[in-house]
Amino acid sequence: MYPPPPPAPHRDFISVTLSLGESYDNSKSRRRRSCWRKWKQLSRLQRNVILFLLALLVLSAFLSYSHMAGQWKGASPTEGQRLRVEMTGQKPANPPVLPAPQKADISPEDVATMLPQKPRKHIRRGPPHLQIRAPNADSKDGMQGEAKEQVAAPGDARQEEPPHHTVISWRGAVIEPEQGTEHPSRRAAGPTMPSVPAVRMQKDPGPLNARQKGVIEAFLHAWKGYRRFSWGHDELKPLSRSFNEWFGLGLTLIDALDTMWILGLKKEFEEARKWVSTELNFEKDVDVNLFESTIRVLGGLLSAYHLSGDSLFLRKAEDFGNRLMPAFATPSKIPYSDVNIGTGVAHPPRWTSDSTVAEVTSIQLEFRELSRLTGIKKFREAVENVTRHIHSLSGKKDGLVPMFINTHSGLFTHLGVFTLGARADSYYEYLLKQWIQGGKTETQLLQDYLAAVEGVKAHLLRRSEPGKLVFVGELAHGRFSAKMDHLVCFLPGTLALGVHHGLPAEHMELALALMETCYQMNHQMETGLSPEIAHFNTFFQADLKDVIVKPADRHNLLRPETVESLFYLYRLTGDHKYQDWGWEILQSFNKYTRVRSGGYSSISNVQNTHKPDPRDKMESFFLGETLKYLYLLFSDDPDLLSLDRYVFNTEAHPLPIWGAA
Ligand code: DMJ
Repeated sequence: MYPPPPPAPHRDFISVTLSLGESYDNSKSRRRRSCWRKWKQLSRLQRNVILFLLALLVLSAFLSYSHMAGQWKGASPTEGQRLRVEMTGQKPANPPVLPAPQKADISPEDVATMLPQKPRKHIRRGPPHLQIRAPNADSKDGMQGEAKEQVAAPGDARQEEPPHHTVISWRGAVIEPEQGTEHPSRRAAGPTMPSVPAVRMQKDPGPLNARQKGVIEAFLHAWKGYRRFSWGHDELKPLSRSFNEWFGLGLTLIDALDTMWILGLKKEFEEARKWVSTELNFEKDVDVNLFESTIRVLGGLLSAYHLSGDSLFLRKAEDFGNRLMPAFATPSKIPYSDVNIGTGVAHPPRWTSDSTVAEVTSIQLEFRELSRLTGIKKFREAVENVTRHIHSLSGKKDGLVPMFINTHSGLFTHLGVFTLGARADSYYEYLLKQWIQGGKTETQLLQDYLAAVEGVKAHLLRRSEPGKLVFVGELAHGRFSAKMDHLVCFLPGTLALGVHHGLPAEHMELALALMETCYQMNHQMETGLSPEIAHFNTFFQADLKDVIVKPADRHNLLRPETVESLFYLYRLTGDHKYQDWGWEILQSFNKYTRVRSGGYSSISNVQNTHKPDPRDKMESFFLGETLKYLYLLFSDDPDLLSLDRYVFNTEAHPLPIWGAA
């Protein structure tokens, strides 16, 4: 007997044996049976390995096929490419081979550049058109993030940027559909503030009347002097035929941009626009006054942007706004008066750490609008901090504010002195105008304005003798002074504007009375031009006039306030006497301040017709404000910069009322 066979040795490997030695049997069933038998004879592990290898084979075959197919596709031209090659004989410079790489993150700026850009239009012949540039709509928190359109690098300034207009009508305000009004970059980042939604074509303003032509003639004469002797500089010195530099920013040119647009001076506007495009450079080591540069430069650029639709002006405004921001970096967040736009160093005046109340409260319209247009929150936040802070401060008297505020403590200083003139004036103006700008929703502004009007009525109003003119005096530590700056003559216009927007009708009575007074401040002077400061006679004396002028106050700086108010009063009452008064004043300017070789000059003595004593200086506001308001005063078209759709900043630069219909 043979011993039983030893147990099969344990195999630690797998053998897959495919027998090929069997004879060929062509029968299908036999083949199937045989394969199936073989398969069944395999262990489960062997079967799994085979299945795994087969799966691997199928997968790698599939992958190599798709790679090859991709290469074939990339290498062969598309239908369009093929057609173009056939038609032009040109091959694409760099035919795509691999799919373009995908960016992991897309920033808002990237999205902006990806959005379809508006085609750049050439400026049409004939007068261009006005439009309101509507802003972005609001996002959840009311503002966009700080994604912003790239501001042109200062070094790039030399090459002129082509105008980017979307224009509708020349002298009249035309509001454009929303979609044309945003910067692509802002649109890309999402909607922000409420827009100016209404779209209304300005009806044809018709032929100009003789008085409007008179203003255009005056403007062109002033411009002639500026262009000849001070082109690109801040102010013309018409007598010495030279210029005065204040900030070195072409102040007169920027202040006058929107006036040229409104007056229909296309050639002049285009030439000035070219200077802004190629020469205006904010990268310079220069101190600017925050208030003056905001109302003139920032306001001027924003207004030029709104009227022309040319994004060049908005880019410049954004650049400039950014450079002003260091002024707000104070312990109290009440801004310093001055800031160096090149170095970013801000500081108060040399002799004090106080700022002027009117200055820190009259930059809000401009920064709020800049914020709305760019979607950049910090502009609005900075100025609204100031408004809120001042609202909550003690030291006021029935809505009237002192003239100074300390940038460290944030408290009013020099308490007990109240005026509607220099250093406080536009605080009151901007309470009302911000309320209008924001669509009459910010009730705190309205309350402060209404309180202030009551304060004026309670403490500052008196009547003169013998003419019983109502005037606004000043209060110093309880003592009334019958002194009224010409600057206060903004008030009749502001009061009337408030009534137009629904405020108490009695404000209009005060407006009418004060308008008469301001006119008399001009009319009673020998030259027909107001002194810088008037004193009113309050005691009856037969030989005295109502208006008394002290020798130090006899100058006239070509200021706008009287004609500014005349514009509002005519626009809102329709009484032609206001136009006549304005015409009288324009003739006086022509008679006593006009310089033969070009330009107008401030004068030292409004009471001497033989020797008005020109001071050799044409302030930028003469073109920015005085002549603009005169032109608007002589227009009979209420839609020419409608007061329902625009609010003028304190330098007469119209800005849109948000959400105005
Ligand atoms: C302008 O700069 C502004 O109107 C400002 O509010 C006051 N001073 C001049 C005009 O007088």
